[in-house]
This record gives sequence, structure tokens and C-alpha cells, in this order.
Amino acid sequence: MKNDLSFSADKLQPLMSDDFVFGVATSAYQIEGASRAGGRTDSVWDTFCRLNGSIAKSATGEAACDSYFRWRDDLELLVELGVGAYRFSISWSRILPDVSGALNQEGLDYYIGLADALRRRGIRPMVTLHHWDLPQYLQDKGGWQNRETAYGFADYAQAVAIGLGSSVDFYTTINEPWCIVSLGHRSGVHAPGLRDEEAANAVTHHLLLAHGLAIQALRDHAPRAQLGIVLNGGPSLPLSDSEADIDAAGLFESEQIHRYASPILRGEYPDEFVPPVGRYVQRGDLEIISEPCDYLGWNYYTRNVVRRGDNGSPEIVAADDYPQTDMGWEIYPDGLRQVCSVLQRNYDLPPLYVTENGAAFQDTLADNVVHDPERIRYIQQHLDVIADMIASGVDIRGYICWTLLDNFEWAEGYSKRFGLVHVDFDTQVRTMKDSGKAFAELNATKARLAAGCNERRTDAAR
Ligand code: GCO
Repeated sequence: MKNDLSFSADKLQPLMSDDFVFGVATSAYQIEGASRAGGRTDSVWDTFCRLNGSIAKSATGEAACDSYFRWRDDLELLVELGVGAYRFSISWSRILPDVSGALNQEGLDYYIGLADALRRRGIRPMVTLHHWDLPQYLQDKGGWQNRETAYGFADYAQAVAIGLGSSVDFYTTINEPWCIVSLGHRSGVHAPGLRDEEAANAVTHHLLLAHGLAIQALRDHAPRAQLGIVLNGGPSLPLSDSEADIDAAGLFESEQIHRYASPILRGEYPDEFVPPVGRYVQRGDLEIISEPCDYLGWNYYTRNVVRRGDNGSPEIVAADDYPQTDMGWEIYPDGLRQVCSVLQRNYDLPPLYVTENGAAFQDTLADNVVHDPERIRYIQQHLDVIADMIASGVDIRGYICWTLLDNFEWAEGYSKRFGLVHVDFDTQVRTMKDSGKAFAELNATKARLAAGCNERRTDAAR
């Protein structure tokens, strides 16, 4: 297997354009650790991790990658990777640690320092306001089931925007509402661990309302930043040609994609959600939710193979028609094209960014190296698809790889390694994997080409 990322000239050209950015992503709870430092209080994930049996090997994010304290080292890794953007999230309970709503300046200063340092190194900060770590004091008042949480989120967005303002290039309101709804409130495998369909309906609407209110607050206080949301999902394909499976796949697509994309991009819930979710809608909400975004972030990992389950609901089948990652997810790069064409068929889209894509494999560290040709191949295959899509006219502006560091992979604890950089969780030693080196090489090529272009431009101007 090949150990670099290389492209034919026609594919290289769109990826090397100045309008296309390469980056890496992380999230606060997955890397920061320092769960009790700097005035931070518990989030729902701290609580969830304490529940017996919720996380593989009873792991927690208490220490994670210790990036709160080691952020300068991690910044050097970003510089070594040569990325143009770094997507990270802010821990809400570091900024507003208690129910009084008082600002914790120390928490805010941490992120101001990080954003400034990134900018000095020429890396564009992409800030996610909510990557699943709702403050526990808000969960105690009903969490996302409580409409008030949406207004609380707008206050938090405002506090961040006043602190970081336009020194941040991109703000994302919420990461993957589908996961919060379906994994957090329906199947209960993520925090807060509920299995409650009615809760899932209320949470859907309040998350979207929170998104719209936050866009308004960000527009006021960070007028130069690009604002958007990150949704996720793959194409939903029926297990068989039976009408039952085809219907189930359609329903699942609607559940995962249109339930969120339609209110945001069209200002209406799809018909099938009007009775269940619609009862939480108040006058004016849909206008707020459909405030125009500057971009849409999409996280893509795999496809969904769907059948009609015994109870009549769509059921995801663990398909294995294609090689799988260590998550048991099929490697199916064309799914990214398929899901984008679903979006294009249904909506008038703002520019797209692939805000997450990456793969877990069982890496081994030996003699200070990690050979991970499967991860390189995974990234290569998805970038090939993206290059083709851009060439065919899809407006994709960036590829943000998941993820910088091996980290706390939610319910899987530390058992799944997605990083371009290996982390030894006993010593916190970081080691660039071969995939990281390949990504760095690609970024170096991009930088060389950009420098060459600038030189030519300067010459032409003389
Ligand atoms: C996700 C999450 C990440 C995960 C990644 C791999 O947005 O789903 O953003 O936190 O770690 O997707 O499962």
C-alpha cells in the first residue's frame, strides 16, 4: 500500500486552489482533559462517564490528551502538519461555569490565547461552540428538552463572540445535532443517556432554535466571521429491493438529514416530523432557525445500509460489502458524493466544507513510528472523490480531517484511534503517524504552489 497522498494533475488542481483549505479537527471533551482546572465545571459527559457501563473500560475524559495544558505542543504539531485551519470546540462550562451566568474570564482567556497563537502561525481558527458537552447545571434543568437552554446557548455564543470576535474565521454553532438527538436521547449510548422518543423530539427543535439564535448573536458580535452549522450522515441505501427496505431507507435519510437540513435551509420541517417535532415550534422559530448560514459543514464517515426492522422502524444493518475501519464502519468514499447529491437535489446550498472525515485503525507504535497505510488510503480515497466533485461544480471549500490526536472516542473510550498523531495515554507522548507525515507533505506542496503563484503575481504586477 502506498504511503503518501498523491494525485493526478486534474485532481490536484482543485485541492491546491487558494479557495480550498486543509485542516484537522478536535473537540474539547475529547482532548482537553483538565476537567476540574481553570474554573471548569461538569458537563453531561463528565456525568455520563461516571455511570457504570456507559464507556468502554470505564474511561473518562478527565485527562484525555491533556491538551488544555499541552496546547502549545499541540500547536507545534499543527504547524508541522502545515494545515491552513484548525477546527476545535469550546467547553461551554469553562466559559459559563454555573447557573448564575457569570463569565469565567480564565476559561475565555484560554481560547483567546489559542486562537491568537493559531493566527500568528497562519492557521485559521474554526470554532465549534457546542460539540456535545452541555453544562451539567443546564441538564439538571432539563437540558435540551428545555426551551430555555436555547436562549442560554445564545448568551454563551454572545460571550464567546465578544471575547474572540472576528479573530476567529469560522464559527460553528452545533456539531451533529443528529448525534445529540439519536445517540444522546433515543438510543442512550451517548450523554445524557436517555431513551425517550418525546425527549428526542423536543431536543431536535431546541437545538435548532439554539443554532438560529446563536447565528443572530454571532452576526452582531463577530460580523466578519463565517457562520454555519455542522451536520452529519451518509447516504441511506436499502438492504434489498423490497418496498419495505426502500421505504425504510427513505425514512432513515429523512431522520438523519432532512429533519435538520430542511428547517435550517428551507425553514420547514419535513411533513413526517410536523406532528412529533412541530408541537414544540412557536411563532417565529422557523425564521430564526433558517437565518442564512455562510457555509454548511458536513461530517462524513460511512454509508447507512437500512432495512425495515421487526417493529416497522428503519434499522441500520452492519454491512460488510466493503473493507471496514476499526469502528466497523465500511469504507465507502463514494457515499460522500452521494450524500452531497441528496443535499444538492433538495436544497439551495451555501458553500460546503467537509468538516470531519477520517478513520480508526489499530495502530502500533514501534521505534517511534506508526505505519498506518490504511488511514492514508482512506484519506486519499475521500480526497479523490472531493476533487472530482469540485471539478463537476460542487462548491466544496475545505477538507478538515478527523482528527489531530488519538483521543477520547466517546462511548468507545480510548480504544479507537483516529489521530494523525499517536498519543500514548500513559505518558502523553505524541508521535506523528505516517498519515500525519503524508498530510504534512500534501500541505507543503500546497504551500509551495501558493508561494509560486504569489511570486508570479508579484512579477506580473511589476
Ligand atoms: C463526530 C464527532 C467526533 C467523533 C468522530 C469519530 O462529530 O461524530 O465529531 O467527535 O470522534 O466522528 O466517531
